Amino acid sequence: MNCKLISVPVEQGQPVPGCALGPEALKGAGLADALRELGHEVVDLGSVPTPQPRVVPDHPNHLKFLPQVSAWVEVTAQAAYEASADGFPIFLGGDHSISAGSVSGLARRAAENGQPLFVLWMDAHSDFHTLDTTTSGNLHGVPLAYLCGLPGFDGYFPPLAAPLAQERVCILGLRSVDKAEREALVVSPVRAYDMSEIDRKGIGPLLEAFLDEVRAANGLLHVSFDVDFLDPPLAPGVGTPVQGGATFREAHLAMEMLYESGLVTSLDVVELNPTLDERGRTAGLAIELVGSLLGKTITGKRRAA
Ligand code: B3U
Ligand code: MN
Ligand code: MN
Repeated sequence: MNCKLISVPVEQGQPVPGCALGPEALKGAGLADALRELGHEVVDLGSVPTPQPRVVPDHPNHLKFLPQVSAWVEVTAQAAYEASADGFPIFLGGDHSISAGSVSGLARRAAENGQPLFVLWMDAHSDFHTLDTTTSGNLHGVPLAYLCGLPGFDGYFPPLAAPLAQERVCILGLRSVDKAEREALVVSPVRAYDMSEIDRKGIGPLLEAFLDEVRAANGLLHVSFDVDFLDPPLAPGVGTPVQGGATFREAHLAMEMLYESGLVTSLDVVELNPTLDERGRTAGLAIELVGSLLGKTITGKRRAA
């Protein structure tokens, strides 16, 4: 695989300083070498250049850094569109607002090629607020709603070339969903699996069912990995930790299954905040998990189905 590292050092979409250092922390902790050891080519495309704020109308809701975040979404979408011509793009955040850009660029490419794009959103949060429903005003809480074409983004975020089909989206790991997000998810065909569902059914069967659908549709699969998907004691280096997250083994199993599926074509790694990390454990674990997603196994043997 030709892995392309694209850094998007944005932290204005969330409240805690330090998240913009995520890409450097991942690279400094050896992401590229870990992928090369697995036999991949790795090119570091550097950072998406810091854009000028976009000129947007005033919004009646209190939205934090809307002109800045909206500009990052626009430049990241363009970078993602270009990078997705070939190879395996890996977007290093930055907060999760960057995925409003990465995924929209990938969706544009997929639509042009006539391929259905599926998205697996691994996250404690659903990020399913619209600009009208967010009560925090933090724009890392809105990217999935934007990508799914929910109303209210027109004029404020860049126009979407191709909204995601909501039935092709699966959220895994939920344990913090606000009231308005819950109301929107209940009437949406987005599959939203919380930790209770993972406890009852197991992460393996839930993920396998989704992968079967991607395979049946001959689709592309983008994985948007918010590091707060993981349980906070394992991954303290995030700005908005929520208790009761995925375990080390659940997270690795998911990544190994994603690799074995052969369906994943791109990845985001977001919300790592190295200033909150403890001795680099969160960055180290994120790199291990990206390794598992890209072929790292213990015995090297292929598992029987
Ligand atoms: N739903 C809350 C909290 C949140 C969303 N995403 C993260 N936190 N990381 C909000 O502010 O929208
Ligand atoms: Mn998120
Ligand atoms: Mn999150």
